[in-house]
This record gives sequence, structure tokens and C-alpha cells, in this order.
Amino acid sequence: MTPVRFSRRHVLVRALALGATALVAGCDRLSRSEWFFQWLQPAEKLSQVTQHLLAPRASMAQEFSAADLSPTFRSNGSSNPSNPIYQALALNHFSEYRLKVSGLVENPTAFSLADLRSLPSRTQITRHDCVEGWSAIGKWKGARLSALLEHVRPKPEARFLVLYCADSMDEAGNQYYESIDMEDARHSQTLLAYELNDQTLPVANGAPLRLRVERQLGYKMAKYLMAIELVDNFEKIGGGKGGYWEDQGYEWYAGI
Ligand SMILES: Nc1nc2c(c(=O)[nH]1)N[C@H]1C(S)=C(S)[C@@H](COP(=O)(O)O)O[C@H]1N2
Ligand SMILES: [Mo]
Repeated sequence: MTPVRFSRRHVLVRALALGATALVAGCDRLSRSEWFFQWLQPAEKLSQVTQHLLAPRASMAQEFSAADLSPTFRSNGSSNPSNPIYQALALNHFSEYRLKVSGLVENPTAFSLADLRSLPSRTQITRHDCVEGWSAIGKWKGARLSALLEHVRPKPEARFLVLYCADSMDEAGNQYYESIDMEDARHSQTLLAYELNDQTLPVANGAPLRLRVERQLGYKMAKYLMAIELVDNFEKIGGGKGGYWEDQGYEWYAGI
């Protein structure tokens, strides 16, 4: 069980203990059942019930067919990081590239692109929605982030993944970065994508590796991934709000 789920369950347990009927009244199936409250007493059963109530977060983003693909998938934000380290990697077709995964994990690992391609993958056609008001449908293939997590083995206190990118966004050299929680990280549609529309991921769209976290807006989909750190909070990272755009005032959870 992830710490995130635990904390939610904790909130729910507390709410029920306080007799927060409003919370339960939202759920028809339960509000009609007197027995529910009697049956609730043992802690183990409570845990099962709350798990079930929380299940909707496992919902899937809509997927499309090949006929729906946008003719081109535009680039937005950075389109070719000027960072010399990135440029040198690109010159060698990313053969020297390593994704460093560290922080609150038992098995810190540097993954080559071949390593990432050997992890269990998923291919999906989804719609990308940018806050600036455009959308595009693309076909993504990438390593399941859940599989990478199985390899690095998060410690129980890990709550978030912070994703560091190669591009700086301003004169001060502030790097693009993002963060997601363990639940989104383990979702089956969350990928470290290395292909777009059956081609190697182009530089304009985040080569060699970018995040797909399909139930959120475009700015969460960090491109040019260089490193991932597992943390229990992100207060001391960047401006402390969990992402480059979040530090400028955007929502941290950019649910669609
Ligand atoms: N590293 C990095 N990731 C980024 C951005 C960026 O500028 N730098 N822009 C974000 C925004 S606002 C969007 S909409 C998408 C755009 O992805 P695309 O270039 O493949 O269209 O990437 C997101 N990820
Ligand atoms: Mo965006």
C-alpha cells in the first residue's frame, strides 16, 4: 500500500469517526444501508471498504483509434534544449544517455535507452490538452513507469516522483521540472515515452524520453527527462510547488 493511499484512508477513517454523513451520503449505495455502519466496526473491514471507495482514481483516460490521429503533433514550450550536455547527447543519438533514478529507492539505477526499451511497454492513442487551448491526438509508446518503479523499489516513505528536464526556461537557468504522486506513477497509462506515432520520439516532442500522464494537462508531461528523484515532499525543490509552471501559479494536480 502506498503512503498516499494510506493518508487518504486516514482522512476517510477520521471523517467517518466524526460522523461525516455528507461524505457517505454522496454514495447512494452506502447511505441506504444501515448495516454498513454496524459492519464498519472492525478495522480490517473498514480498510477494505475505503479501498473500494477510492477505486475511481484508477479510471482510464480516453483512448482513440488510428483514424483519430492528428495529422501532426505540434511542439510547445521548449523545442530543442540549448543545454550543452543535452546537445552532446543528441549528437550521439542519445547512445550515452542515462536516466538517473535516485532518492527514496532501494535500488538507485541509471537506465540506458536500451534498458528502458526492455522494460514492459504500453502503446496508447490519447488526446493531449494544453492549457493554452489546443489539443492533439498522438500515439505514444513507452516504458510503463510502474515497471521502472518495480525495478528501483521505492521505500515506504516515497510519496512523489520529481522529474528533472534538460531545458532551462529563463535567463536565471531555472530548469523545467515536474512531479506526480505514486498513484499516478503506478497508473497503467503512465509512460516514459520513447516513440510518437511509430517513430523515435522527435527532439521537438521531448527526445529521448518524456512523461505521459494521461489524466492531466500538457504541462505535466515533462519532456527531455534526465533524472527522476523519489521524495517525501518537494518543498525544497525549485520554487517548492512541484513544477516549473506550478512555481508560476499553475495547479499541481492538473486533472482533465
Ligand atoms: N521539458 C519540458 N517539458 C514540457 C514543456 C517544456 O517547455 N519543457 N512544455 C509543456 C507543455 S506546456 C506542453 S503542452 C507539452 C507540449 O508537448 P509537445 O511539445 O510534445 O507538444 O510539453 C510540456 N512539457
Ligand atoms: Mo501546455
